[in-house]
Amino acid sequence: QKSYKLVVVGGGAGGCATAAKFSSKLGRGKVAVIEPADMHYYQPMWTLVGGGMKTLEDSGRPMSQVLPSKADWIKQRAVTFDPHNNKVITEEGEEVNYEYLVVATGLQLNYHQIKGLPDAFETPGVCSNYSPLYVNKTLKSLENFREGNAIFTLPTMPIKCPGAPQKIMYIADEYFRKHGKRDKANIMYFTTLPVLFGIKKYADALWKVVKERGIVDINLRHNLIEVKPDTREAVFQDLDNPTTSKLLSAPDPLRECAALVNEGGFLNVNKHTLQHVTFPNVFGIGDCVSVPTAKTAAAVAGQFGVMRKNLSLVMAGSSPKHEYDGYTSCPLVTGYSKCILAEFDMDGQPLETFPLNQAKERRTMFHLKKDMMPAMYWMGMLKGIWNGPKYMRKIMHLGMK
Ligand code: FAD
Ligand code: UQ1
Repeated sequence: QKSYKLVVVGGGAGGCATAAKFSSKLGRGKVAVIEPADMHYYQPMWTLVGGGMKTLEDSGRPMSQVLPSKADWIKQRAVTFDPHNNKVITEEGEEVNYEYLVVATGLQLNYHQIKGLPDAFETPGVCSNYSPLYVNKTLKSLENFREGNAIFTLPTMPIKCPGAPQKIMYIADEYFRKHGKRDKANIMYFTTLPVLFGIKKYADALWKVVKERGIVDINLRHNLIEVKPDTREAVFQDLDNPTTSKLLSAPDPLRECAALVNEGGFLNVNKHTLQHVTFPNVFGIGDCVSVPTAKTAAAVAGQFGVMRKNLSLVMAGSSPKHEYDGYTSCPLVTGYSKCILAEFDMDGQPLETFPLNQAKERRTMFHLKKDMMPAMYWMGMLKGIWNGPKYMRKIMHLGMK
């Protein structure tokens, strides 16, 4: 049996930031991170990996290098959460006791929810930007494409980075143009959503983009249910007959702990304070929490600024007083040099950092996404010193409405 002041489950974006901050504050031996993976991936780069602008290697670092040295790394999967007894049990049956717990497990990919997957990933032309196992196949598929339908899909919500499925579509459009085969491609988009993007300001801008690029085959409220590699067919369901399958969900060990999750299977936290609704010594951050905002690394940064302060208050015997506004951002890459930087809050209102119209496609925003964000992630976010652009926004908007 091991005991820690703070146990963090998951060493991704949110878990790593949390462990860095609190191991530095509390000192050696006080914080443990339960995380089974050898590699830590900066997943926002996978859109660019799919388009050949970065490599998978660029997006990953060994977990041993990113987890803080002052925290103990328990390199195992957490399999049982026991919040009534303040412990987490690992796959090797180790019991890890905590005074405080931060759950940061991210999401689990349930490709098997689509008939024919994941096996069809082993066949030509089927790829996904959402997994390090398949993201390298995207560029290969673009290279090998000769003619016919190029199909892009967005599954049932929630997913992380809901803009990602169409970003790669715009990249593919430009790739096909550059390689003289755009006229051979029928680009098709199938989304389960009733809109092109959840926030009207950016959806309007994206409708212009698809029109300009000649992407006419946009199918709303359609869900991919089967891939048939033998005949190279994709089967869709019209969502007016709803389905319950979820391509992405919280990881099973968390979903199975009824005391911790809401009806959707996400860690049930107060959406403003990020404290668990029934266990005051449990907090959550990132994709696995119930907060109703788009799941992104940018949201994790905003949540981190709030969660770390509230957890410190609770550790000091006080109660949470800082509130997360739902800030999230989706850099909508629309090709090899342009990006619409969507930023919005929990109510779906734009919450933009820069004092200019961010719904416009811009080269500067593309460079922010491709060349600046990775460094900000590795050197700021994972060290626990990036709390999102809130103060930057306030300074940029000084004297403005
Ligand atoms: P993760 O970073 O996913 O980390 C979760 C960690 O928990 C993992 O290391 C995992 O191994 C571990 N874990 C899981 N289960 C267990 C268990 N049982 N026990 C112990 N550990 C466990 N965000 C943006 O802000 N901008 C973007 O442009 C953007 N683009 C994206 C494009 C793609 C293709 C993808 C896939 C994501 C994108 N995102 C983007 C989203 C962003 O990557 C995630 O929102 C972010 O990584 C979430 O952080 P997290 O800490 O919640 O989870
Ligand atoms: C951000 O904070 C963040 O998390 C580290 C991202 O993930 C990669 C982003 O894509 C964006 C856009 C932000 C927000 C940062 C600024 C400067 C607007």
